[in-house]
Amino acid sequence: MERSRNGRKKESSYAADGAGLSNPRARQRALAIGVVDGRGTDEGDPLAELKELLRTAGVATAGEMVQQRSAPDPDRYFGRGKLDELKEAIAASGANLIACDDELAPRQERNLEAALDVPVIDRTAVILDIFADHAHSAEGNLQVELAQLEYNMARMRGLWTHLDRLGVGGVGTRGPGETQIETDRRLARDRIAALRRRLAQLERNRGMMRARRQSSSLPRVALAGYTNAGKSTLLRTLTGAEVGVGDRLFHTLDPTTRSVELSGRDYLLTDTVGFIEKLPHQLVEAFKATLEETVLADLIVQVLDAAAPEARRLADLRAVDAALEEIGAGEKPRLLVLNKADLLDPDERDEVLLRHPEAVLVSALDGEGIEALRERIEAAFADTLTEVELLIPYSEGARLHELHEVAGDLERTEEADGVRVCARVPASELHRFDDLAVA
Ligand SMILES: Nc1nc2c(ncn2[C@@H]2O[C@H](COP(=O)(O)OP(=O)(O)OP(=O)(O)O)[C@@H](O)[C@H]2O)c(=O)[nH]1
Ligand SMILES: [Mg+2]
Repeated sequence: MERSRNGRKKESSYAADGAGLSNPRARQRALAIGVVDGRGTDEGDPLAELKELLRTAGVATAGEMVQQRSAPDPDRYFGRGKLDELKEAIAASGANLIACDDELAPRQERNLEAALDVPVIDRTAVILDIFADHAHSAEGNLQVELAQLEYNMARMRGLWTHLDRLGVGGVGTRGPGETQIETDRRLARDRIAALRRRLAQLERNRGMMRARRQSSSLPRVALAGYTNAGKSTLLRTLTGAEVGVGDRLFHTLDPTTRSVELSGRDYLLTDTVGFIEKLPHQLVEAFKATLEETVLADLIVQVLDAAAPEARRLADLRAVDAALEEIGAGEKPRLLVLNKADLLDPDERDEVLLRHPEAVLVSALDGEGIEALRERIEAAFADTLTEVELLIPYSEGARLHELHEVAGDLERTEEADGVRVCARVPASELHRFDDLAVA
């Protein structure tokens, strides 16, 4: 399959540059469906995100249908009456595909396909498809393949359970279908194991690179946020790095780290994969190594698209909170950046600043607020420094040098058994000096 290499292009709209045509799902017209429980009625268009995902995957949206119910039907997702309505909507809109806003159980998917006579895909399949199309590094490709296999494995397991419950097979009487499925599962398991090994190898290499960066003791800042919020654009503006930017979801899959100088001190700034609501767990699992860059940062700069409608912004904040929590970075110090200020009128500026008084309003595109952001990053980093008092024996002069690298200027007094120093050390480096602490 030809992969789009938009990471190297300066600007590209997925639909406009023709990349959509190389996508196997191009020319498909989907009818988007979703279930909402009555509580969320003021949340704007409940299918907005799915439609944006479809657009990014090169699929046109031919129509949409939402059912209000407390939870999706376990067998068919929609209720029976609504299914008849859906059938009519498919005919009327000329849709040739159903795209569901939730991950479907294999049984729901099968029953829907049987009832509607068109292929049914779920949200996870759409996201996996986008990731497959946007991955261009060796690691990215392996991560996506792993996520896809795990998604498919879950489906095969579902089928197997289904047959099992029908009484096909059973102890000592293995039916032909089941045998095939078990063979497929074994092949899939072997491949999953091989992918995990190769990813672990790549992760070791990355770990070595990271260790080299760590030994340079530069403070690390990670950009995090909803996909398309402008993280890569901000990295570009802050560091001058040529990174890919695109008006589509999940443009960035591979982490990029660049150094940035803020009043004399160098920082490492990392841009990585964006988040989304209900991020498929297979992807979180497969992209663990990539997301690690965020987990290891001293500070997370959370980028929010301030020009998105309010409901969207709130959903984005929730999605990012949930994703950071899931990867174990929920407790990291965070600095909120409201991006795309250039798109706001004065009233809208007042409104977002009122809602997020602690945030910095910037435009990564025209540079507004970037100086203020640099200052806030410095200040936030200063907050993560911990004051320590250490006694360094004269025999360990190298440790003094090491400390000087992470802490900058030191307050020192020569004593009989060593040098007593007061230093402000980044929290992440504290453990390196535990043994020297003065009780
Ligand atoms: N008007 C305006 N557009 C912006 C700004 N920052 C980013 N954009 C646009 O928003 C789109 C997404 O920007 P990216 O920097 O690729 O966003 P991202 O957060 O890296 O997105 P993913 O990598 O897909 O997660 C692009 O079309 C950018 O040109 C801004 O400050 N103002
Ligand atoms: Mg990006």
